[in-house]
This record gives sequence, C-alpha cells and structure tokens, in this order.
Amino acid sequence: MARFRGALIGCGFFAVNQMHGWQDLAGVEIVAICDRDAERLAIVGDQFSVARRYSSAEEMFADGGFDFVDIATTVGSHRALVELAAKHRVPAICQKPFAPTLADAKAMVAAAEAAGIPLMIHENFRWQTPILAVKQVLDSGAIGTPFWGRVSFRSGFDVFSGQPYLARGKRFIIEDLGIHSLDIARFLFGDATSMTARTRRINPDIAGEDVATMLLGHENGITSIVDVSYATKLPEEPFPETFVEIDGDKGTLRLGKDYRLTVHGPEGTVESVVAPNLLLWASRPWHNIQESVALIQKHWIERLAAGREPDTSGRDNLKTFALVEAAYLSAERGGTVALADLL
Ligand code: NAD
Ligand code: 89V
Repeated sequence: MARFRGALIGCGFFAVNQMHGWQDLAGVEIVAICDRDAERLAIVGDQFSVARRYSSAEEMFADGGFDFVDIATTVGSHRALVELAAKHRVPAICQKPFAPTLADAKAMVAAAEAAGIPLMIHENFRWQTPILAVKQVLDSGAIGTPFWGRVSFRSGFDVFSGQPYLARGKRFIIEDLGIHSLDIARFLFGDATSMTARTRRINPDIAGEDVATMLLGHENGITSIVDVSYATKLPEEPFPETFVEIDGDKGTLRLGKDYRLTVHGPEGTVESVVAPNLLLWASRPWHNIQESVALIQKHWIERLAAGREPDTSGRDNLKTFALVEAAYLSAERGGTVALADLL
C-alpha cells in the first residue's frame, strides 16, 4: 500500500498535470477523485485508473481513507473545500488563486490552524527550474547584494481556449498569472511593504484586465517591477516563460528567452541555459509549468512526512495574495497601498 494516499477534487484542465505528478511520486497514490462534472470524472478516472469516484466532496470526505486532499477546482469553491478538509482534519493543498477575497483566504488559514492541519497553496512558479537557478545565483553572492529587480511575463498566447473562465472574470491577469509573478518577486527579493499598480484591458473580448505594471517596495530596500501582459504580440511567442532582471552591488543577472541566463560579476560573465526538463508526460511549451507541478508536489510529500510547514503554506501565501489585493486597490485608487494595511 502507498505510504501516502491522496484524494483530488476538480478533474479539469489543469488537474491532469497534478495527476501525472502524483503518479510519478514513489509511495503516493491518488485513491479517490471528485468532480461535479460526470464527464471530467470519467475521463480522469479512466486515464489514471482511479476506482473511487465522487460527484460530491462531502460524500468523499465522509467515506475517508486518504491522508491528504489536492483541491484543483477554480477559485469560487476553494474556501468551502478547504473548510471541509479542516472539518475532517485532512491536510490540504489548494490551487491558486487562494480565494476570491483576502478575507476568505484569512478564514481558510484560520480554519486549517484551528484543525491543526497543514495547508499548502499550489503556487508552483517558484518551483520552475529557471527560477530555482536564479535563486541559486542570488544565494551564491555572485552579483552581491541586490538593490533592483524585474519579474516580467509578456505574451500574446491564447490562454482562453484551454481556460475559458479566464475571459469571463472581472479580474484576470493579476489574479491568474500576476499572482505567480508576485510570488516569484517575494521568493527572490523578500516580502514587500508597498505596491503601486496600473492596469489596462487591451483585448475587447474579455471582462478583466490583461496588462498590469506593478512597482513593489521590499522590506530589505529592494525595489522591483512586476509586469505582466497577455496583449503583447512578439516575433517569437515566449509563453510561459518568466524573464528576470536583477542588479546587485557587484554585478547583474538576466534570465531571458529560451531560458538563457547571463550572470555578470567581478570574475566575468557566465552564460548558461537553465531550461526545464521535458517530463515523459509533458508537452511544450507547458513543460516548464508541468515540471514545477511535479516539484511542488514532491515538496508537499517531503514536508508532510517530516511534519514541517511547506514553503508556500497558506500562512505564507497570504503575503502573496495580499499583493494581488493591493495591486487591484492601487490601480483603482491611483495611489500606493501599504501591505501592512491589508495583512
Ligand atoms: P477547470 O474549470 O478546467 O476545472 C475545474 C474542475 O473542477 C471542473 O471540472 C469542475 O467541474 C470542478 N469543480 C468545480 N467546483 C467543484 C466542486 N465544488 N466539487 C467538485 N468539482 C468541482 O479549471 P482549471 O483550468 O483546471 O483550473 C483549476 C484551478 O487551477 C484554478 O484555480 C486555476 O487558477 C488553477 N491553475 C493553476 C495553474 C498553475 O500553474 N498553478 C495552471 C492552470 C490553472
Ligand atoms: O498558471 C496559471 O495559473 C495559468 C496560466 C499559465 C495559463 O495563466 O492559468
């Protein structure tokens, strides 16, 4: 029998990656799945040979028999499902975006803490191989102490065909994609204290903003820019690559197209390619994201086994989610928002 038995709720577009990731992890088995949509339930159940299938999460929890739950539904159901996991004292992973509002996210953290269960937000972008490589360079001191940074994601990729709900939400790019970029900024530059943001909607066929430019002040004095766009038509489409620029007091780092990393320091300039691995079940251009799914799930199991809090725990991820809220507030008001006012 597997050492860790999991259950997954939400068998949609992205959950297939999560199922593959679990299948690859030794000692882990997904023993039950749940989806309100019978067709999605059948497709994922058949593909991954899962016998226990539920249309109701309540019924799945009532039957039990699993050590953790992986919530892969869209944001509207996250709070109710995390609270259900807490009620049954089942450790939970919840997909990003954390919740519809910061108040909901805080309530979810409180519910998990009251129940004594670990809660991890599936914030996987910081687990991408190129981002881990950037972090390693920073930690090595090769460019000295950073004082300025930029995390940039600019694309014209059609995300709406795979995820049609993205076109309908009042909030779009900051909540869905910028949330990853803001988390990368926290991962690389530390927690932020202030946010100034501007947003635009360029695509007339969607409801939310598809361009955002955000200026962050970090606790340690670093200033960073996080800019995201799905309205950027480039000669070569970079989706889903994140570009990073960092200036330090001893040198610079640039992560650019095709995962090319240039590190310039007192010893000279080193160029390398920090491309993600193409896992057997992965497909380009998604392989960067797909590998990060496998890596964050491995991290979850390691921390669950060790009884330690995961890096992107609910408690930690409140600080990423507060940046999302702060960006919308700042764009609406036209001023700077202090993070301390939200957390
Ligand atoms: P989707 O709409 O394709 O799938 C969601 C599934 O959940 C649907 O099949 C739906 O029927 C089911 N569902 C919803 N509420 C339910 C409930 N209460 N009980 C049972 N089933 C329920 O959505 P998706 O594109 O797979 O996205 C799911 C989540 O993953 C979103 O929060 C999205 O932001 C996130 N996502 C994350 C990444 C990443 O890299 N981390 C990438 C894409 C999507
Ligand atoms: O990562 C995500 O959350 C996805 C995508 C990369 C398409 O924006 O929704």
